[in-house]
Amino acid sequence: MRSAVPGATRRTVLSTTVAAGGACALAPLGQAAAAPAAPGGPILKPLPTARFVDFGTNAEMRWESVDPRRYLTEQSRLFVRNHTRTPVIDRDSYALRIFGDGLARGRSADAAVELGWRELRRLPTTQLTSVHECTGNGRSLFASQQGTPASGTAWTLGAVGAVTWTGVRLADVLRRVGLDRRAVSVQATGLDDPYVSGGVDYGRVRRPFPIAKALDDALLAWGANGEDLLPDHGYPLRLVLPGWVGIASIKWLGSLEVSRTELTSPWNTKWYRMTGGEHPADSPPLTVNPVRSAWELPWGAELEAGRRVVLTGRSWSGAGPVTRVEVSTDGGATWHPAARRRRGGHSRGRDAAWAQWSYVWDRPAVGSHELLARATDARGRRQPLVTPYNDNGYFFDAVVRHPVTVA
Ligand SMILES: Nc1nc2c(c(=O)[nH]1)N[C@H]1C(S)=C(S)[C@@H](COP(=O)(O)O)O[C@H]1N2
Ligand SMILES: [Mo]
Repeated sequence: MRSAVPGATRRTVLSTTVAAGGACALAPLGQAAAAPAAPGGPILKPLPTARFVDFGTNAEMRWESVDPRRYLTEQSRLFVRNHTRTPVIDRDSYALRIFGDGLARGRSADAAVELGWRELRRLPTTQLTSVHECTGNGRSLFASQQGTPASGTAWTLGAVGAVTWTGVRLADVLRRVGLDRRAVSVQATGLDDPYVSGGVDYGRVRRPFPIAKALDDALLAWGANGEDLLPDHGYPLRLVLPGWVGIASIKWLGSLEVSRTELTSPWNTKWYRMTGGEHPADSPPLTVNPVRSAWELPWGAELEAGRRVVLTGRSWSGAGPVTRVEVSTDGGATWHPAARRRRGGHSRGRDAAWAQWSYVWDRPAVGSHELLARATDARGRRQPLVTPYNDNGYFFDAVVRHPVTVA
């Protein structure tokens, strides 16, 4: 069962009559309960087996179910990653709480600014398309391709999607609330159940991020691909940190703490940083996602011999557009450019999400083969042949050897 959010006793509203950039008057609205959430299920949306691999609290999109003609990933097809389960939150009693000593008029958690659904909707709306991806995407390949199993959900490559988010820029919200120049850190906390693992209660899912990201392209999103968010994807409001590890995009956003000192949580100290393998003990929290590629094919797909086989796939990077995709059908001995399809990443600036590509495999020989796709991004990062091991199986970005049979 869920309980009310502690400390949420006072409700204030942002005046939207104040010009953007200026601090505004905060008018108390009296008492209101914050965001009571009914118990939900691990995942509430349907997970047809043709589209998803069901891991219980997590669900992976099957790449072979991806429609090559569609650029965006519909919410009904998007992977889900829950630490506990999807809460059902009532939008009308929902409020986002903002507090901390990094606000111009420092506020304790008990005196948080509260922004209800209607106040949020009155703020300037913006849209942004980004690749949304779990840090552990590709994790099972540490075992299957490199022989070094890593712990965590055994995703193949389907913990990813491209979404056009609708919402309000976090920068706009923070400027209206009023930011102290000394603010350095923002911590987002979800309204889902506290996360308990190995008998330890780690509290609500939360992760801090630098003020620079907050003021750059962070979004408070209520919409995905023109629809309201589904409960599984954060209804009524989630944070989106474009290009960053999925954990940074806190769902069911309950509060934002803005601080003049670095904030921490287990989600940036214990998890979602590199541990084990050759990684130093003080590896920083993970931020920007790496470069990856996937074929829109079943694992072990059967292809017809003696024909021109048109194969499709996608490549993406957390750091910006993909500039180059190469394909190998001989285990990496020779590489051939893939053809870019429709809207790629080149000209779409920061809105560029993934690149769609195709490759014509002319009359492949009968037998077993591996298909390799290797992408390079605008920062010159190219997928390696091997990903250095880490205990939690994050950032598997090596070129994947996708098995197919030609018969
Ligand atoms: N409140 C909350 N936010 C969360 C999570 C969560 O369990 N609770 N999971 C995170 C992780 S690890 C990922 S990969 C993304 C998944 O978002 P999605 O389920 O909408 O695809 O949400 C992130 N935000
Ligand atoms: Mo994730």
